[in-house]
Amino acid sequence: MIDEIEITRLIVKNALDDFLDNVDVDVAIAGGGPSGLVAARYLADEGVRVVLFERKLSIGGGMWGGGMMFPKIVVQEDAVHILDDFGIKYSGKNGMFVASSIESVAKLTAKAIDAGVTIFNGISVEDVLIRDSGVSGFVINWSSVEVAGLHVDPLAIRSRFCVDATGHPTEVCKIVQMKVGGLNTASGNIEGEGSMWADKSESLVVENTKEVYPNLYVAGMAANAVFGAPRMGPIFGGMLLSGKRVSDLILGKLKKK
Ligand code: 48F
Repeated sequence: MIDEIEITRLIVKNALDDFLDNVDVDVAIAGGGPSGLVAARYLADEGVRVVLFERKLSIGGGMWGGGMMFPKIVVQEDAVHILDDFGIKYSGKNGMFVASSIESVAKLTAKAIDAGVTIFNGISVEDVLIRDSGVSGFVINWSSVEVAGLHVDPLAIRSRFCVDATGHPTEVCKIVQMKVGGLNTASGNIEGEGSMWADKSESLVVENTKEVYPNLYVAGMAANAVFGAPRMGPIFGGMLLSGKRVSDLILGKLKKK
């Protein structure tokens, strides 16, 4: 006998248990695009407690669409070891490789979950928790509340480090700029992304992956948008390497503490 009430109990209890297990973590990531997923997996591999919040129902951000909805991504030689690490197939020559955007999202997501990352979809980061020491968590709400424009107060989760991996809109940094100020950029504000220049952008995105305010890091396209570098289009090596770099930087900090 299938009892609908038992289904309700199982869903609500298990979802709430997961939620309560993740209100006080080591690292909280805003955005489940390629950079956020890669960062989450490599941190979790080292036993770090990681939670990732994604606004949409689907994880993967701008990766699904490949280039102009042709479902392929290009990855340069430097980042191919990350495709290998996630078991993503590719083909190519002369240092430029092509993979399926769909396989890429599926495997990035699966490996992050297998490593122990908890992913909450349909939840948006709408503010940060701020202390004298810096950013100390995220303020979150259902994306459906945001979309409906309902006046519903959010809840907060605490984390030792936060990552803005929200892509082009740099949503977490925008909030910090507006409400707190003093980002670690040339002007102290978000510099804004430039027009497409893939070669320059791909190396800058790794360089720009860093702490932008105490305990808040930027990764992926958000890093280039915050520090004023160009966009790159559907070449994804930089996104993968940026995710790896932010995990290395945070692991270094966690080991020092
Ligand atoms: O945009 P996105 O894929 O970020 P990324 O990891 O990768 C960028 C590439 O996809 C592409 C590119 C590479 O050539 O330029 O654009 O830097 O993923 C960002 C994710 O963050 C979610 C959003 O729905 C998307 O899935 N997101 C954005 N704002 C919020 C958020 C928020 N406030 N809270 C939670 N999730």
